[in-house]
Amino acid sequence: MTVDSAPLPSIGIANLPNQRYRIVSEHGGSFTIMMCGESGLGKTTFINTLFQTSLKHADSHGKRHQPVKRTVEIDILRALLEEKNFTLRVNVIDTPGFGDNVNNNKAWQPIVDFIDDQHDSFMRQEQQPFRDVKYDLRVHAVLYFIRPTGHGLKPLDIETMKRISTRANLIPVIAKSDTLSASELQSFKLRIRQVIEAQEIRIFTPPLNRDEGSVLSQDAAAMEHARQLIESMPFAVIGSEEKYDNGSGSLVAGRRYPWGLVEVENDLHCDFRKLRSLLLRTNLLDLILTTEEIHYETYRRLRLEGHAEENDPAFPVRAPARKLSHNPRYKEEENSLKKYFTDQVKAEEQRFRQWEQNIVNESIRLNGDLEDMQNKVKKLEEQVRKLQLQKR
Ligand SMILES: Nc1nc2c(ncn2[C@@H]2O[C@H](COP(=O)(O)OP(=O)(O)O)[C@@H](O)[C@H]2O)c(=O)[nH]1
Ligand SMILES: [Mg+2]
Repeated sequence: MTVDSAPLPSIGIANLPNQRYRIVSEHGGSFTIMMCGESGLGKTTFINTLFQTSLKHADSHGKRHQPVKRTVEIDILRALLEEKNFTLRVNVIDTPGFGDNVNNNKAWQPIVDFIDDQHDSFMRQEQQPFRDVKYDLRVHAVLYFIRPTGHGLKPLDIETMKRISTRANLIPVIAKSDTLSASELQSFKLRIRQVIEAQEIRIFTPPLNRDEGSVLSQDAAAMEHARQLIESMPFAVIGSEEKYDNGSGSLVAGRRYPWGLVEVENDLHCDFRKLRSLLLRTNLLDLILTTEEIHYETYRRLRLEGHAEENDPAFPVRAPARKLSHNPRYKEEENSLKKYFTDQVKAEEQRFRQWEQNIVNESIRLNGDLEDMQNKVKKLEEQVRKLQLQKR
């Protein structure tokens, strides 16, 4: 993949500390992103843009990939992300988009069903005797494309985002942000953030506290980077499959207007690079782990508790407050394991003491017996001597 030219701390997958690196490889090294939002907002174009800058098609053998066709139904694309010696399988779920129908009631259903179905399929495979998971398309990140109206969010956006956010990591983005002026964009972002907060929609935010696994010297830089990502949310994106001369001799992806060129990979023009970094570099692992530990676990628990119906009021539920490194459930499990081992050791010690005591008791008893025997022998010897004396 192309490496961002800005001085980013080396926090790509290949630089993960061993322990975390292993987690990614053990998870099968597969990452799934889903595109979602009304049709015509540039979802398919965005994928093609991301592919050209970051991904190598799984079957292209270095050839430039074929642009993705306009979507008619849910479309699954596979690609390989390569960094140093590390290869990650990337799946992109492109959805046709909704909002086209006169009646948009429950337009989110196919999206939500897809996410649930992947959790369900994974759960079933895990329940097999050999727990051999062959097919894992659990969605690690959902990019929700918001129409760049400059006004606010539609009720359909709010309803859909709410439902996605209880099931997967939701990342709202402002589509076609080149159609808004810089100041329009800023106030639009602010308005969306307010609605998201007021409606209590849970969006994915990069954790600010890196856990013990990260290399200390990179902490400050990584934290600053995370802070910048959070500040820019919802990310303003621009997609383009065309390249233009940027005026200094290089061909860059962008959109040309009579008044000038808008560049996809220019931080002054949009947040494309920030989003790419979050998705494929800095927060890739956070996305994978939260999907596993929060979203999948929540799904599994609800299913096991018998919340089978989509309309069950308990389903979906809001994910518990999350801190990746201090996941309460993880902590709980760790504590109960510790307690289990302590109890085991205690019980074992107790058993040993008892055994020791038994031996002591036994030896006392044996010694007592021995004494009795010796006394008896003495008595018998006495009797023998007396009898012998009488015989004489
Ligand atoms: N202005 C602008 N147009 C875009 C952008 N991304 C895509 N488009 C155009 O929007 C139209 C719909 O794009 P498409 O990717 O098919 O949208 P989808 O239905 O969400 O997959 C196409 O004509 C694209 O060229 C963008 O960032 N800015
Ligand atoms: Mg499309």
